[in-house]
Amino acid sequence: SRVPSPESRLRFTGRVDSLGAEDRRRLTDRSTSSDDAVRARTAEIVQRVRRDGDAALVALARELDRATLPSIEVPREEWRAALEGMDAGLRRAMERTIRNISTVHAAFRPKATEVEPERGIVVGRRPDPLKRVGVYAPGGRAAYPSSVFMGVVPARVAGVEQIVLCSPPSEDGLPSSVVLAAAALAEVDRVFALGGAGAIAAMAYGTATVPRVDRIVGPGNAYVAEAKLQVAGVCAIDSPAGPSELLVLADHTADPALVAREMIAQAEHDPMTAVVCVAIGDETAEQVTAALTEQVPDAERRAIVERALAGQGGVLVAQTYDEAVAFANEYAPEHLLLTIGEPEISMVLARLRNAGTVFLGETSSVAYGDYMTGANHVLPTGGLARSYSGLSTLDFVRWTTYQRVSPRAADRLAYDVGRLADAEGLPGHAAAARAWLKPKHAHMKRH
Ligand code: HSO
Ligand code: ZN
Repeated sequence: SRVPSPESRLRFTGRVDSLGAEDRRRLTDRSTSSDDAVRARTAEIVQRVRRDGDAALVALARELDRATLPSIEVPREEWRAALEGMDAGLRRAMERTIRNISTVHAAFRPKATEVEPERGIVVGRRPDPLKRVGVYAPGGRAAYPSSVFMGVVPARVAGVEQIVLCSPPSEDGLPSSVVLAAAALAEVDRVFALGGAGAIAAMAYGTATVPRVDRIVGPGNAYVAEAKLQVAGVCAIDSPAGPSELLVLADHTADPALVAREMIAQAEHDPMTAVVCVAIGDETAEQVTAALTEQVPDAERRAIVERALAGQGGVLVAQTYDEAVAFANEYAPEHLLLTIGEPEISMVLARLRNAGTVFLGETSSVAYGDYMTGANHVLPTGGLARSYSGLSTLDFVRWTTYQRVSPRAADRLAYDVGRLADAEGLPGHAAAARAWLKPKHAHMKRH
């Protein structure tokens, strides 16, 4: 029916400046932390994999995925078959995505730098690719090949030697065929039919079959997210990612139907998705709300969209661009869409500090960024856009710094370094430093 059900009501409405304390907290404090049950269950699984290795993985697949694994590793022929079975048009679209992600991430590759803080002292920093990286790809309804590309391609571009992929098996013991096809297209090195916390533990600690990796990236359910936090002491992880988020800033130039369409698009991900529009002016807010009321009943994933809107959805009113920008920085969304006039776009972009990625103008649909522009769609959520950045080649390198001090510079450093070492009560350091002090004639000035 076209009548919105009671659940489709927006959770947040009204003016930004008159939000109650509780609403403001619910809006901006979206961080998700695991409950005790998830934490304990995850710890158990991680321990089991650490202790029993492959045997634990096979048992977990049976218990949690109801899958009998023919083998933990998925042979290459299986991924090839999945790729060959894929529609040619879809394959071309995937190849185009891979190309664009490669181009964008290659351009953003970290660069080596050398600097000379004083004459004769050279300090350099060089990005070194991680040797082995693990990418997790969820199964079931969230088996997104696009997310496989977002993890694998930047790792490849950064120069990672070996990229392994874990994705949960269905009952036949194989991960979803789109994920396998994506793995083949993106030129992953090895694929394992492993899901959940067990997959994360296997990649972090290594088993007889699964190699231990240097960093684990990729989205997953609550157990995957919790497992990554639990193994963070032995292997690097990406920033924790929760449900998708979209904040739209819309002014009188915005097409309300477009704003509603963009909000519904992200809301269809998950009932926990947060989609909010901050309209500049009451009239725009009314129009966007009306467009949502009109479009939501026709949404194919209506039930999910309605729950998202009722949970973390809103249309709010700001009186000025300043107020809207301040709210965006406080909200710290994963995606920010600017459907505002041209001069304001540049002004707002310059003043934004806390957004995962920003879409500039109404033709820049968030869906384009999700799939094709080449920007990464693995982005901080839950307000973590205040502290983290989206996935990039930076996540797949570590820096080595090096320093060289010339003999003349050593002579010039010796005195002051000796003083600092003395002050710290470290005579060995002082002696090492002063060893390069050239004996000077009393009449010679130190230089
Ligand atoms: N918007 C999601 C990414 C995605 N969308 C995958 C479609 N497929 C989170 O950034
Ligand atoms: Zn999306």
